[in-house]
Amino acid sequence: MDGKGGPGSGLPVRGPAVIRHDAADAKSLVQSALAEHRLHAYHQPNVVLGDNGLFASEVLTRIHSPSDGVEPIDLEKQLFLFDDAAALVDGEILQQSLDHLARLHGLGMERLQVSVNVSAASLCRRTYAEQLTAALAAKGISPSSVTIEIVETVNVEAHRKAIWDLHDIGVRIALDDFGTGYANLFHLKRLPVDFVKIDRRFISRICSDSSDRAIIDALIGLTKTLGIQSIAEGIETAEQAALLRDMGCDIGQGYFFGKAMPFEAWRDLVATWNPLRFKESP
Ligand code: G
Ligand code: MN
Repeated sequence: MDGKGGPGSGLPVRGPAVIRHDAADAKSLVQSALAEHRLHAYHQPNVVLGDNGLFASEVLTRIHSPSDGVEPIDLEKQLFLFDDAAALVDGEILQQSLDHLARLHGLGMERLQVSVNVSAASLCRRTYAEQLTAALAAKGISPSSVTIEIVETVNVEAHRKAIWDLHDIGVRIALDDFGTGYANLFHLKRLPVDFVKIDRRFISRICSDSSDRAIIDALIGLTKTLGIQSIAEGIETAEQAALLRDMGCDIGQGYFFGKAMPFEAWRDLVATWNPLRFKESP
């Protein structure tokens, strides 16, 4: 299910991947990956915790190595730190994501949604909302099928106008890695937030640490009051999924439901999704 390059695939895995020098390095890395079609939109399932139905995928960027048979690398977090590189990645991955969604809708999976990360660099450029509107129209996709995730490195206060512009074209807004970066409780009131994604660092010890559990509980309660849906990231076990469901968390994402995978594997998984697979054992 992990598709090419997933752990367990038998492909060689590199050590931790880093951009070694600076912004110029990051940009040339992205430019050569683009020119060689090595930048790929991978999909990680987002699942409704109440019934284990498939809701959406979060698109994650993976860079394939020039040599075949090497684990694709995940530099997403680092690329977002370099404006030029991040804007190039955003544009390409947005196009691929919408292309993939249009193909899945065309195969009869009309209710499936997609969630795409956006960097501060793209929000700054202001043309992102126009680019998104044009791309949605070209693919015949309703804006309400698409969520834009504001990543934790975005200073949401400085980009309030750009975030409202996205809301105005009809896409949904998610605050990513909630609780770790710039996004805080204040923004839940001041921004048009549809989803809060609870950072996986809060989820990992939820079954053993009562403080983490109390934080999650309060956050879920707050989002419910505000009419915002909660998404728990980094769910790795059935116990975590069941606990979060019982706490009222709406949607789950993490290795328990599936790792990020290439489009072909995602398409096959969507076509054969079986909610009963995740049923707890009695
Ligand atoms: O911080 P954030 O959750 O946005 O990071 C996304 C990255 O986390 C992805 O690149 C993905 O590979 C990884 N990831 C996704 N699900 C899990 C999970 O269940 N456990 C861990 N440890 N990492 C995950
Ligand atoms: Mn994200």
